[in-house]
Amino acid sequence: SQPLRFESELSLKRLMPRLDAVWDASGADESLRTEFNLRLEEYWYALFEILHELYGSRYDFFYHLEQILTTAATAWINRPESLREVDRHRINEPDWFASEKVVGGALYVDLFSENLGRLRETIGYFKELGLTYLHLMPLFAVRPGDNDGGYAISNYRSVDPRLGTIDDLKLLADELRAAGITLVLDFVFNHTSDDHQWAKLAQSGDREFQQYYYIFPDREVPDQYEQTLREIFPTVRRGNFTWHDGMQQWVWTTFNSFQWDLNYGNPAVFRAMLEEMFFIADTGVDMLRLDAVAFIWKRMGTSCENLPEAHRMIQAYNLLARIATPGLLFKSEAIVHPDDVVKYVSPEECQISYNPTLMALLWESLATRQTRLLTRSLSHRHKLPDGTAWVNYLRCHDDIGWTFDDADAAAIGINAFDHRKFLNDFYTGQFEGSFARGVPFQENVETGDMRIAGTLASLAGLELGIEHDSEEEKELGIRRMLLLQSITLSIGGIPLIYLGEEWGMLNDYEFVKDPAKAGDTRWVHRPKMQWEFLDELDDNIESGSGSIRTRIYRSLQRMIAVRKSQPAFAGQAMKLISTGNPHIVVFARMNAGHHVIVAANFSEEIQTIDGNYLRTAGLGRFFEDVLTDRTYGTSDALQLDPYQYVWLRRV
Ligand code: OTU
Repeated sequence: SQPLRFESELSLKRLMPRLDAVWDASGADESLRTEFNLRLEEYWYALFEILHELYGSRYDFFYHLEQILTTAATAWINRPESLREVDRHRINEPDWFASEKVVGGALYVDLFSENLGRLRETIGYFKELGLTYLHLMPLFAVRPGDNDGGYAISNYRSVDPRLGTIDDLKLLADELRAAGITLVLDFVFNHTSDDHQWAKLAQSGDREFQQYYYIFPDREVPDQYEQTLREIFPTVRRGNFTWHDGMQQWVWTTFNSFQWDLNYGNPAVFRAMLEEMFFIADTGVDMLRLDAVAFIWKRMGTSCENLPEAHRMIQAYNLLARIATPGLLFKSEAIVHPDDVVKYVSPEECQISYNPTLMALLWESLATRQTRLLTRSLSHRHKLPDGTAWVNYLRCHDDIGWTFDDADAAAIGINAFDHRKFLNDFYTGQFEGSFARGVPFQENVETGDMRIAGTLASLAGLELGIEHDSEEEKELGIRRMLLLQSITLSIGGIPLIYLGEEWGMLNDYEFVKDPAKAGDTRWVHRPKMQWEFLDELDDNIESGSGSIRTRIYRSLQRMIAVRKSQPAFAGQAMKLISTGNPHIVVFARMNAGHHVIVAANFSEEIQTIDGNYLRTAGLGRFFEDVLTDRTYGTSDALQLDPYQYVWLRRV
């Protein structure tokens, strides 16, 4: 609006002398100031509009505005020149991550390689596998005892001493960059640990820091909020608030009781976390995974999830990144209803996002041997705005929740409530004939809700096959794993491998022996890397002497290499091809004149596709499977073996 534009210009005019003072005191190069000011001018109005909307009614708004701007200028001044170079490059190539060459992996530093120093020595391993993007699970200082796998951070500016130091992290980031691998770290900004400095000050009675969190003297307000809140970790504690004995007050804790939700209604929190964000970015991070984005804003009478203000806040952080750390990207971690997931995805908010619906529906298709719900959902949910990408994954460090849309299910005659119950039964192995060995996570006896923990291999049937010592079941398990990988590697977006998958690692039930882990079944799918697996790699697969693990590793490695050789796999464009067969999924990928058709059989029966479908889909008379180099003709029906997948290209 016109008046707001005037206010914004006037505010900037008033703020400029203060910013200039920051520049003058820094002794930084004039050219840096020019670059910064150009970006500031470009994004200032959009930023002002949001901050005004969120915090404009505060008596001290202008003070916070000034703090936020000087924080941004200081970040650019202190940014290492090597990262500024990356920034300049990415300003000119903002959608670099859409390339078919981008393939991600995620790991826990301690479980994969003990510490950051040792991790540096495994860069060669990532390159061998074909990874170009590495997400390290949270590695900052944490509270003693249970720390939710690093998600209870007590200091964003120091690394957990068991893993190394900030300098180790910077060194790793440099070497990864030199190896062509981008670094992804979490920005855990919904909550801090209960022993973070701010929380400790709050506990000591400091009013300023009590306002960093949601703290209440009695149940009155918490009870009002509770009426419309979900419970995310119901087996940890009922409700969303935790009584703090020392303070004699209630604290908002959406997740574990030791994770205190930050109060972003307070602009001091917005600014303080901005500083932490820039600090993390400057260690050499390319993308920040925004943890638990759905929960960052609360309003009485709502679910306090996915509120418009949560989006506005992320947009403000995005604008500040454009101004001060322009190479930095955001990845959304919103594991919520599919309609809500996409709302976080745009160049102005999060450029990339986990694709939890695809993840859940791939598992759904595997259980039902039917691709109807998957294709129904893909038909209207795969498309994203230009300049953004899905992150397609099968497993991560978290549980699987059945986040599909009830209406999508109803449209094909599926009752969503019953279906989720079936899927939970199936993946916990309760359902007769199930091949899965999953473990319940956060079962809520009141609502019947449950999520599933388990590794890719254990959920896909390999564990059961090994237990039964059945070659046939093992074979099917391996095929199921590779089938799922063939989709995430080809459907459009960044494939993300949760390391361990490449070896078909099984559930690790030992976690119950560690009191800090025993209460959280997600540890079942967080096994320790076993480097001795690599010794088997020289075994010959063809001769039959290769181990199961070698076969899984080599197959995935090859699939990654082939993906990276196919320009058709860049970008998001994907067209479903309907064949009338409910057990298979077929889709075309196209980009810049390149064309690949993917077909996958989700059943253990042979399925056929009439050649006409493939011919009219653009394969012409003869085509090849780029994975096996086998050639076919469209005059015949294409036969797909149990769980077979093909990536077809015209010859
Ligand atoms: C995230 O997940 C992390 O991925 C988890 O590992 C953490 O425990 C949690 O936040 C707290 O930091 O509830 O079961 O999107 O599904 O944000 C996983 C909603 C979680 C949640 C998600 C959260």
